[in-house]
Amino acid sequence: MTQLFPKPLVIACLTVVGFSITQGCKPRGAESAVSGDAASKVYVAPGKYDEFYNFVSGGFSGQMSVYGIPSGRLFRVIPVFSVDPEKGYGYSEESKPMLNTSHGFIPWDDLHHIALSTTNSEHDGRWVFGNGNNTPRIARVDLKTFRTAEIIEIPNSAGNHSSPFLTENTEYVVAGTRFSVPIGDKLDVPINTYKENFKGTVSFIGVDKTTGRMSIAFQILTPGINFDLARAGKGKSSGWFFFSCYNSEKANTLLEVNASQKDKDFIMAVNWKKAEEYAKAGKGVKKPVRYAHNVYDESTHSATSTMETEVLVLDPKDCPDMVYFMPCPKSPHGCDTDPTGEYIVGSGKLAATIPVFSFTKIQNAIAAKDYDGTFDGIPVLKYESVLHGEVQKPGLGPLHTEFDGKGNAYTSFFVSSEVVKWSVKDLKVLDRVPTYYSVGHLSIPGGPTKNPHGKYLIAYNKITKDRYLPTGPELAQSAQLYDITGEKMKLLLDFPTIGEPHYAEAIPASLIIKNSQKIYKIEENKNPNAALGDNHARVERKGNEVHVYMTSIRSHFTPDNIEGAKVGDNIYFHVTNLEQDWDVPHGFAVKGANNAELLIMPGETQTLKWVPEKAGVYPMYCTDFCSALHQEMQGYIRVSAVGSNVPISFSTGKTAPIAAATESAPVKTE
Ligand code: K7E
Ligand code: CUA
Repeated sequence: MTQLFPKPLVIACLTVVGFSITQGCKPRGAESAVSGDAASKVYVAPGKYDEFYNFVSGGFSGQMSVYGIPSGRLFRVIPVFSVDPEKGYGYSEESKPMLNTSHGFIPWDDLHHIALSTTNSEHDGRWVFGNGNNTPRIARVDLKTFRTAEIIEIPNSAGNHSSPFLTENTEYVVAGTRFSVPIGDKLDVPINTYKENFKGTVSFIGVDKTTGRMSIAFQILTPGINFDLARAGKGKSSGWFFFSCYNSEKANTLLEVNASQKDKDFIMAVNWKKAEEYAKAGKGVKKPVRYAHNVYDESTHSATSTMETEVLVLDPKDCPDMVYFMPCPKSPHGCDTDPTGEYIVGSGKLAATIPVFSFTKIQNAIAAKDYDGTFDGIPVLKYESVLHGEVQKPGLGPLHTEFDGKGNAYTSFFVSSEVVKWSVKDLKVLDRVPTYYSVGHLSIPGGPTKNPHGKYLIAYNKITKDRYLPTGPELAQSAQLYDITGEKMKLLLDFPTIGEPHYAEAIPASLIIKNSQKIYKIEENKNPNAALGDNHARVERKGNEVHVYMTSIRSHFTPDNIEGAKVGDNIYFHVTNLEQDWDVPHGFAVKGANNAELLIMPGETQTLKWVPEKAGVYPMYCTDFCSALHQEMQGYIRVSAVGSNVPISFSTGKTAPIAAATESAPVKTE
């Protein structure tokens, strides 16, 4: 069976009993879809580097993962909105504040979208942003260290799905709320008063040019609809932002039916330059809110969490010419701007065509007040007036579109499980390939920038069924790599992914490699609990707290024999890794601690808290195989009963513990 084209495919899947349209359908002929030379195209010889980094969202795993393209090799999992015992993220005292919110410590979220920082609409390799969907947050990961550097919570939002999307120079990271919710002082209202009381917002979060630090500049209050995705304008459409919205019906129950009534929903166009002016001119109102802002400090290796209490809100009523709606068929999901910024593609999940809007026409329609009425007081532009055209019969269930920089667009189709290539100018379908199965997002290296690199397309699929060895009820999620250098797309490779992949971005490796950090310099370690040399290692009691200031270097801890701790003490192990060599972390774990390990990078200090519940002698050891004598990198801590008179003592290399350490100047470790 080699038939891969959509019509027989669709008929086939509608006739498969029990395979509903919402599950997607399975193209046939999978075995024959790979051409003979595929293996050599993805083969990266041992010791060689991949051409691209691929940053992939982890969906409900709350993480980001980093793959090489074209090999599909997994390099790193970056915990963002998740605790990660592998790295101690969310377990160490230093990292816990990263996951603080106005609802307290939240060790999980649902990360859907990746945004690599850009300068002049091109990747600059500095940061990657990700959204927390459930408890609205945006994270910034520093690409020098591949660590989460900052997380900001977003007030007046719920289901931060239309997020994070960046303006051309990363002036703003932008976030639209998926759920509309009651906003302001009337929060406890009957759900069926949705139409009166529920509102949406889109937030513009400023990003500091040098440090990357985020702060909410302003929010725009919107009608009570659901925002799904978004993209910044660029080039021609510089200064504008586009958001897809569904539920213009303003339903609050059974949205499956009730939010699919209207023939068209909207894409919301925001003139953010104008919004910025309004904000500066004092047109906004400061509203009391509570949201957490968490920042990881590179020099103290510690996060702090600050609770903010105010946000500036702009109401379109007071800010004319700032917001417009464009009708878009039907329940739009993806909203993507092409590399020139002239074309905006809306992908209606239930639509039979793909509408493509023209920025020039949008501007003309606004100038001519070519409106089709208003929606909650906001002008609705006439569909025909702003439409560049529609791609006819593209496939079923269009979701997302990426661009190759050669005038072509590639749209994913969830229901018909395929990627369709079409020409942006004349809207002709040029090619289609099956995906295995039910594709969501797509990624082309540099796809959302003004200069895509083309070459590869990666599809991120929701269902793998029979593609991999079975692993019980839950199967691997999957990415598929296609060669898009020719007229026809060619499948090269399947590779499984962590969590559920949604959006991903790929960037030339050279933009990241040059900045990659190898160690934390010991002389720049400002962690207040660091022990910057073995002679600073010590143990101190402060009331019921026992602070162990410990160092680690191949292949021992100082101190490695500790006595005088008591049951119920709060014991803090502050472990400083004195190594100054790339790729020599030490780990730290203690028996019975209801905590994770620490994994401490060279030059870094991290803290593990433990409250022992029983008297005894507890082993502790290094968890990372750091040297030939790694297995010898171990020690003991004695915990005595409450009320015992065992004094604090500590030592390394002594058969009997000594009672005190002498102060002396820090030593260089090299
Ligand atoms: Cu998965 Cu971007 Cu949440 Cu579409 S979204 S697939
Ligand atoms: Cu240090 Cu193993």
